[in-house]
Formats: sequence, structure tokens, C-alpha cells
Amino acid sequence: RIVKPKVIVTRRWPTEVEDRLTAEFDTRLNETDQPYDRRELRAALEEADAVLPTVTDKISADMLEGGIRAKILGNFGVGFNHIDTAAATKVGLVVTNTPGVLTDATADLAMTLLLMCARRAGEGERELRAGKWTGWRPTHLCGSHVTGKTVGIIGMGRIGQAVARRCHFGFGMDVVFFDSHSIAGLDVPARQLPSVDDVLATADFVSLHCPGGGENYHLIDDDRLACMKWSAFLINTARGDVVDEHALVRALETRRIAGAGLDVFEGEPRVPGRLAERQDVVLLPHLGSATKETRVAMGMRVIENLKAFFSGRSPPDAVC
Ligand code: 8YV
Repeated sequence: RIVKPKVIVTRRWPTEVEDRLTAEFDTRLNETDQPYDRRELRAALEEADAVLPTVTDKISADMLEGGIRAKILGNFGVGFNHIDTAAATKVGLVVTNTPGVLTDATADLAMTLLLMCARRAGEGERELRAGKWTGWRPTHLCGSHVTGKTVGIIGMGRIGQAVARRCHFGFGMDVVFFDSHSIAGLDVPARQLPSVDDVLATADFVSLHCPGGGENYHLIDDDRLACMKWSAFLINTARGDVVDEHALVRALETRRIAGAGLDVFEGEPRVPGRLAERQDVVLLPHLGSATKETRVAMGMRVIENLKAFFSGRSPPDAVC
């Protein structure tokens, strides 16, 4: 009899993915969908051959010390800054992510935020629902034009490029970007600028697509916000900690920038009250990859990685 690897899934996943996991592995699902606390996460690492975490599972170095059974973490998501990969490598733990399958959904959500900011869609909807719409008038809720404006992309990976294509081919925008690597062979006209500050100073819409944590922690701080045009908007579908939220509140309160569209927050699900009370921000609850199709594709991608690993092949999406 072949003994199936033991797999622990920390949250509820789409049914078809859970069914496939259950068929392929000795799988323990989390029926409650409540995030595991530190003790439960540690227990999972001690009990299973594979643990499948999400962005709500912080896996720190101390959690991996002192002997664990897990050999692989199949992360449900492309971003993995909630996992200490250096510590994982030290204990021989492989970590995989889900690149590619969530590119379009996340780029679409960045465009949603960009357009909602530009066209004051959140403000308008709140006004209408509150019964405060008094009727059409020529100067009512006029926003910013998008066509002909410049989008500045920080981090020109898969998602950054997908946003660039949408902005350029879909909305007639110019594209500038910063990336710490030199990016060649783009399929969209876009100008790489030498620094983040150059992009901030040039763009009418700044969209963040770099990883969180590490060197990008509070990349957008008071000084960086001061580089932006007063008429510009900041869009963040990357990670909350890339932006110093207190600096952002200051920039909005002093009209240093025109507005912001945020899908991610440093202490999510907590959102600073001074942000939530503002009309010039659009706030979404981390919906970047949240389409049914994408969430299924993400789960299936995790399974592909597990199958490769447990059959002795190298998983296609190993990040360490
Ligand atoms: C996920 C994400 O919703 O992939 C990412 O990095 O932020 C989102 O797609 C989240 O990470 C789920 O773990």
C-alpha cells in the first residue's frame, strides 16, 4: 500500500481544489476557515509533510526551529513575504508560490482602483446610496481624465507588465517604470527610469507591483510621497508594508497628492481610521486575485508543485 503524503490546508479553498487535494493526498482541511494561531501552525508543521499556507499565516524563523516534519510549504499566492524563506532554507524546507495564474486578475484590480480613483466612483456610489444625489449637474463629481496621462509602475514583473498593457493599449496612457533589474523585450511601449523618485515625479498614477518586506518596506514614505505630483494618485495592490500608511495619511491630509486606491494594508484586516474616513481614497479588502477562476487556478498550481515534489521532481515554482 502506498502511503500518501500528509497535507494540511490552513484555510478553506475552492471546493474543486479541496476535492482534488483530498483525492491525491492524505489531506486535512480547515472546515472552520478561521486562521490558525501560532500554536496551531507550529503543530501543523510538526504533523504534516506539506503545509499549505496563505497570506494570513505568518511563518517566522522560530516556528521552524527544533525539528518539524514538513518538507514543503505550498503557498497559496505569488507573494510570500509572510514566510521567512532564509529560515526555511536553513531547515531544508522547500517553499513554492503560484506565479502567472493570478496576473490578469490582479492587474484588473489595479485598473479598478485606478479608474475608481480617477472617476471618483467610490465617492459617487456612497453619495447615491446615502440618498444625497440631487441630480445631474455639469460640475458634479468631475474626476481626472485617464487617456493621455502617464502611469508609473514600480516593479515591472508579470503583474506590472499586465498593468502596463492595460494602461497603454486599453486606455491610451504613457508608461514609465522602475525596476531594480533592467527589463528588456517588453511587449508594450514603456520607458524604464533610473530611480523610484523619477517615476514618482513623472507619473499621474503610480501603481505598486513590487514584493513586500525586505528592501521594499516603507518604500513609499514621506520623502517619496513628496516627489509625487500634487494631482497624482497612488495605487497599491502589492503589499501593505510597501507604503508607510501614516505618511500616506499626512500626504492626503495636506493635499500633497490627490488620492489613493488601496487593496492591501500593513496590519490587515485593520485599516487606519484616518484613511477610512477620507473621501479621496478607495479601499478594498485584499481582492487582487479574488476571481473564482483565479482562486481555482492558484489551488491547482499548488497541487502541481506538491505532486512534483512528492514524486522526486523539482517543483516548478520553488522560491527557495
Ligand atoms: C492572495 C496575494 O489572495 O498572491 C498574492 O500574493 O496577495 C493574493 O493573490 C493571497 O496571497 C492569498 O494567500
